[in-house]
Amino acid sequence: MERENHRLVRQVLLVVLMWALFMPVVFAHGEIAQMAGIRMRTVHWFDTKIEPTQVKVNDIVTVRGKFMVSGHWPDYVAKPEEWVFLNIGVPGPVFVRMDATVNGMPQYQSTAFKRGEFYEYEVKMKARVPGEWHVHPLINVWEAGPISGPARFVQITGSKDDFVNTATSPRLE
Ligand SMILES: [Cu+2]
Repeated sequence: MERENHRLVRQVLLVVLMWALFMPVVFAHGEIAQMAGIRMRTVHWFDTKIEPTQVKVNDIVTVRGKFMVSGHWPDYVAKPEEWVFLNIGVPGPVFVRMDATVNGMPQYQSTAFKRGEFYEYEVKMKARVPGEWHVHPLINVWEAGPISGPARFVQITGSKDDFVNTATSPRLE
């Protein structure tokens, strides 16, 4: 029990330290609100690049980076080999998702990520609604919820009325 307490104190100190170190990057919400076990033992995000951070309506913002799926995934969290979906965490439909790849393969649908493996991803989005939005890569895990990565604020200027979506989808007949 006492050992567990020490572990908890250490984890809390680590979180406080990380908070202080990454303050300018993750100054917001979401990632910090997650349980320590989810944040530290599920998906390890790195080399995250969200750019450009100043765009106009209709410009493309690319979110790319790498993640490792932890080999120490907690038993109480649904497994990433079931149903997962690489997504982008933004406050509402302020972007339109144009393209997404994982390890160079198209990723439009749910997939499976294996524990202990590294993945490289890229998501392209078209700016839709003016404002300053906190943009995270995230992975939705079926029955576990979203696991978010580091974020950047992206500022979209211009008018929402100028937004055009030229994407078409095949008709299902
Ligand atoms: Cu955020």
